[in-house]
Amino acid sequence: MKRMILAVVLFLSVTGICLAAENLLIDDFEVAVSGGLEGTVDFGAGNGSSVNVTAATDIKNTGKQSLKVDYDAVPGGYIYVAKGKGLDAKNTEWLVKPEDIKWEDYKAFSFYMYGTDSKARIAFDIKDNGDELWRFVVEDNFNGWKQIVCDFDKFLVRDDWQPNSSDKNAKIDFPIKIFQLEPLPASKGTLYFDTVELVKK
Ligand SMILES: [Ca+2]
Ligand SMILES: [Ca+2]
Repeated sequence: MKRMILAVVLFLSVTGICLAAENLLIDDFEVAVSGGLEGTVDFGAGNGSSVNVTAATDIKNTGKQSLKVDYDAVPGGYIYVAKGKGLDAKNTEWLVKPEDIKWEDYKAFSFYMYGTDSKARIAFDIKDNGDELWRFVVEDNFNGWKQIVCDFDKFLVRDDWQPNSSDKNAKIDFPIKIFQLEPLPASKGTLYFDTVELVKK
């Protein structure tokens, strides 16, 4: 009898784990944040905009910390806060390698953003396997943590800028290698990000 109960408990916990693992966590921002070529986050700004990225332990969604982004986005300026493979900074890889992900099983990116109802617009960009940049824009029109879901088919190809290496074929080529957060001008403030996942179909 004991053995049977044990088997049932084991079965239920395994099922529970499987259900909980529907989404794939690709970044939880749990490592110490550093910039530069040896950095764990690839971030910077130009043309008058500025950004500082640190880890926050007081405001977080999952784990022990989140990514805190203090920024000033001015007209004509740009900001980037990127994680993934093939960036200038060396230690920015996700928790899972892009090439090891079964992309056909997923339909969206999702992340948590801590808003302050600032009305700022934030771009969540992805770079595909052909170095093409795609954009999903979210507005900070809420307070506290909110899950933002970006369906793959809701991304628009960036028409303002593409890297020289971009295949510019207007098609999302998998594996996607990079995600990049970018507060858009004109806005200024502090945002927190956490729990970046792929959403199962
Ligand atoms: Ca976290
Ligand atoms: Ca492409």
